[in-house]
Amino acid sequence: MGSQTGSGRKAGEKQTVTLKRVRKRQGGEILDSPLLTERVGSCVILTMNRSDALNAFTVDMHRALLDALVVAGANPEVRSIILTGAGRGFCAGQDLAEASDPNGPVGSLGEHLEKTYNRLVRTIRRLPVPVIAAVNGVAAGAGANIALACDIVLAGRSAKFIQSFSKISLVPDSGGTWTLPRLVGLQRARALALLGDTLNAEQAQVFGMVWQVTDDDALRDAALAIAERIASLPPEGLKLTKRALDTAMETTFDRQLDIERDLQSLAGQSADNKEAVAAFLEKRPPVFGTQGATR
Ligand code: LHQ
Repeated sequence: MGSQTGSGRKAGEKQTVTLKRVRKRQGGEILDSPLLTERVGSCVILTMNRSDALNAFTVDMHRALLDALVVAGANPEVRSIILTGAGRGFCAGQDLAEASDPNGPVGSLGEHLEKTYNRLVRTIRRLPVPVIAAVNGVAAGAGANIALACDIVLAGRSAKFIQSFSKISLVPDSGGTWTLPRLVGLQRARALALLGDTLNAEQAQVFGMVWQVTDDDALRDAALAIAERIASLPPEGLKLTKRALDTAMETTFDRQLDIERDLQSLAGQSADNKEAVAAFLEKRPPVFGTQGATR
């Protein structure tokens, strides 16, 4: 018997795709939602959907994305989330037209960051399931750093990563000043942040920002293949591994050994761990429970 996905489906089995294209009515005009939500098996695909502006973030898109992440993260049947962009870009960061509108919703940048980008990246890090960024085209400013906040980053060959903040006299945000040096090293992070140079997909992979580069038209399938692999693994261990790797970047070696001990103690109590070890010893495939990680 093959391994089971979180929804009880055999790995590799054809999955049904449902696309929920939410449309909202505003002043008599029907507008596309700034976010498309799609469910493929146990994976939720969230597509930022402002392709005319390279999916730059408005307050509306922030609200929609944050809500969708929270809902997906609370659903035990959801085992992974893919974040991607509609059209030729992943995300061009803050919508600069909205941010510079004196009557717009942005106001003070500090307050705006706290209410939107900081909540978003904190949510991504705290979700119990892996978030996969499928970077299709340009990821600039906050768009780049949101991708880098995800657990696994895939890039289509057209992907570009730009810390574009310095060009508009801003500071890298969305966790970029924390994440980037840890991924690429301080010296490269300094040059990227100060100069705002564009890294293509292959360069970003060499720099350690990207797990896998694919042809653009293979990106979605590559992300779904990873989602399917995640679905075939027991969820509790993945949730605890995500937590362990997050604390590893903030703590000392000694403290991290304590954290590993405590998390391993939790992991070792799970039915999935007992089943996986028994299956290994009995030389048979494991059969995991259908429930997701505890939330
Ligand atoms: C855009 C944008 C955009 C609006 C392309 N806004 N329309 C946080 C707190 C609050 C405030 C400030 O910021 C932050 C965090 C940040 O994210 S700061 C960084 C903000 N982002 C940028 O500075 C990037 C600005 N965009 C660009 O430099 C270029 O568009 C890139 C390099 C991303 C792509 O260049 P191209 O491929 O040549 O495309 P394009 O420039 O022609 O853009 C296509 C369209 O998208 C165009 O509209 P149009 O109507 O002329 O076709 C752009 O105006 C629009 N667009 N980025 N951030």
